[in-house]
Amino acid sequence: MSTGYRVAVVGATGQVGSVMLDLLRRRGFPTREIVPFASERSAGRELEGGLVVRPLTDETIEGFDLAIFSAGGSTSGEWAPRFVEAGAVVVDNSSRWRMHDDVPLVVSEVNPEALDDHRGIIANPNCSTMQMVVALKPLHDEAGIERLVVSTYQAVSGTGKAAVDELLAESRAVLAGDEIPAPRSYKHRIAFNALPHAGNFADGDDHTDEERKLMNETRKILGDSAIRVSATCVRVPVVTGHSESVNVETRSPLTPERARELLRAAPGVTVVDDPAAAAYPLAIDAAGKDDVFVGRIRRDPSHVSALDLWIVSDNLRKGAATNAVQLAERLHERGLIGARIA
Ligand code: NAP
Ligand code: 3JN
Repeated sequence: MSTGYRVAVVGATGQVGSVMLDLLRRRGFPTREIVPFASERSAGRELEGGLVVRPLTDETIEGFDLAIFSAGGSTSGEWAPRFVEAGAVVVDNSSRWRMHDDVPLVVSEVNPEALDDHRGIIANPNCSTMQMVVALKPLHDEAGIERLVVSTYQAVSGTGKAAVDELLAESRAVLAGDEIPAPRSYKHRIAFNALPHAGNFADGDDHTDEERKLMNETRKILGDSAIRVSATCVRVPVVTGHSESVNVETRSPLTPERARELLRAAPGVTVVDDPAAAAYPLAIDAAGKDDVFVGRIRRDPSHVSALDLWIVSDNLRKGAATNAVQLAERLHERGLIGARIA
């Protein structure tokens, strides 16, 4: 009999799902079968490697050890508990379960111990939060984070494939002097523009849901509800790679030199910080890589105990698929697949 887990990838035809399929194979996660799921529209479609997409039904979800979801919040809301009921452990990429008290919200390098308390569903954080906390964890452990002021510069792939196509179509039209197609993914044209509106405004809230995710998820992952967070999430005409300017106020003093040393030793972090040589993290360099890149590490001259950082990562990889697969690896190492708390 072949060994390894039977793994469902829900949302396998999407941007994140296709990276997950690739990473599961390339990272050698022990599987005996990988089954791709997507909407009814894609059922029967053959993917690379000959895998055939299945629809979600009570019958097709039987017999899995692990299910990794990236098919949006409503699909996760409906089907993640059903997979758990059918015996699988679920790693969910959507926001649907992230803030539930019973659901660990986990970043592989930051709080893997939270996996031990899982009750079937484990949540993968939002991409903007993910890359930020990987870089902040060693600084928080050393000096305690008091307050963060964050501005994001988010790639359009975070909105989905249609937004990528829209950026390219608008850019072509602008350069050719043609009529620019009406915006669909955003309220305004994204080509040659910057929109202070990443995510959506809920009724009565002057922050977007993306900004709220950054605030709430950061506190949950770092396990410190006292951390104050101010966030402005901006969409920019970049295809892949979210960039963030982060002002970090610490509870005890932390020099840029010590921060650089801590970050160089931190798992999943690459420091690129030689401004005199124009070396700092760039979205185009981070695209296709798994690490979080940190640079422009410097003292905030306006504050006695604050640093400024520039943090960049591939939003579809560490921001989504890579962390999900790393969580599967951590679950496997800890013997937590098929052994959840009743
Ligand atoms: P995408 O390219 O649009 O892919 C969506 C996937 O979900 C497709 O496989 C689609 O299947 C499937 N799907 C849609 N409706 C479904 C349904 N009713 N039942 C089953 N499958 C369904 O989107 P994406 O960019 O990969 O993002 C997918 C989700 O991942 C997002 O909605 C979000 O929740 C999450 N995400 C998280 C992060 C993060 O910050 N961690 C980043 C990006 C995305 P079809 O091809 O058949 O339509
Ligand atoms: O906008 C971005 O750059 C990241 C978007 C993430 C996203 C997009 C649609 C739905 C999410 C998420 O993971 O928070 C969701 C969601 O599941 O709510």
